[in-house]
Amino acid sequence: MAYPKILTVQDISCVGQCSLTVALPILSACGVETCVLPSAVLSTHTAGFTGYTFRDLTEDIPAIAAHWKKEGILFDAIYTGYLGSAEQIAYVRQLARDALRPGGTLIVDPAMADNGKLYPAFDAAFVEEMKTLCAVADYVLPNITEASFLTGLPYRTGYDAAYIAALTDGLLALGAKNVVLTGVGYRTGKTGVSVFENGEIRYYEHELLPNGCHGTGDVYASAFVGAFVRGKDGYDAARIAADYTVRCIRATAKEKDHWYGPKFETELPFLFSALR
Ligand code: PXL
Repeated sequence: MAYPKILTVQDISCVGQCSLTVALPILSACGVETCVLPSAVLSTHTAGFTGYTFRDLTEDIPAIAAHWKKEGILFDAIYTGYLGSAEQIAYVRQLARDALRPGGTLIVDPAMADNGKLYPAFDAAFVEEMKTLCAVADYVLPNITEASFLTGLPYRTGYDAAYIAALTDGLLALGAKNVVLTGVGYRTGKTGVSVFENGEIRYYEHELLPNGCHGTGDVYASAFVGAFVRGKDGYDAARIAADYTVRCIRATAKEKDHWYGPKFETELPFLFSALR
C-alpha cells in the first residue's frame, strides 16, 4: 500500500500528550494519510489531572458516518483508541462495516484500563461493549489489565508464558484474529510484547524503564499502526513500536516536571529511519 488512508477514532485530550494529539502526528510522520473521528473532547486526560471537562461526541457520529457513506469514503485501515461511551462502540462497529474498504484492517486498542484498574470514565457495561468491538478486530492491542477485563481472567503482576497464552486464547475466543499484548515482562528490568499472528506467539523483550507515563500506550499503538500499514507484519510493527516507545519514555525521564505524557516528538526521526 503506497499511500494508505486510515481513520483513527479516539478522544482529543487538549493537554496531556495522549490519544489524538499523539496518534495524528505519529501516523503523519509514518507517511500515512490520517483522517480523524474525535470520540470526545477533554480539557486534559483523566489520569492524574482532576476537574477535567468531558464532552462526549457520541451523538455526532451517525451524521458524520452517513455523510462519509454518501461520499463513498473508504479507509484502508481503522484504528480505534479511547472511546467516549459504551453506546459509541456500536456506532464504531457499524463504521467498520461501512467505511473499511474490502480487505481493510481494523485495529482496536481497547484503551480503558491500566495497573489492574479501569480508567475513571468506564464501567462493566463499557467492557462488555468493548468485547464486541474486539470480536471483529483484525488486531487487538491490549495491555495485561485490559486483556484480563476482556477475558475475565484474573489480573496478575507475576506470571509465566502459560498465563500470557491463556489471555491470548481468551481474546481469540472473543473473535479477535491477531493479538498484540503489551507490557509483558518475565524478568526483572525487562518488559516486552507478545504477538499472536499466523497461528503462533512470538515475544519481543525490551528494557523496562522505571518512569512509565500515561499516554505511552497511545504512542505504542500509533507507531504499531503506522508501521503495519506501511507494510510491516504484526511482529515487526510491534518491535519497531516498542523500540520507539522506549526511546520516548527515556526522553521524558530527562524532564522532571513532565509527568503527564511521553515526549514523543523528538524521537520521531528514529521512527522514520526504522520505516525506511
Ligand atoms: O492514553 C489513554 C487515554 C486516552 N484518553 C484519555 C485518557 C487516557 C488515559 O487515562 O484519560 C482521556
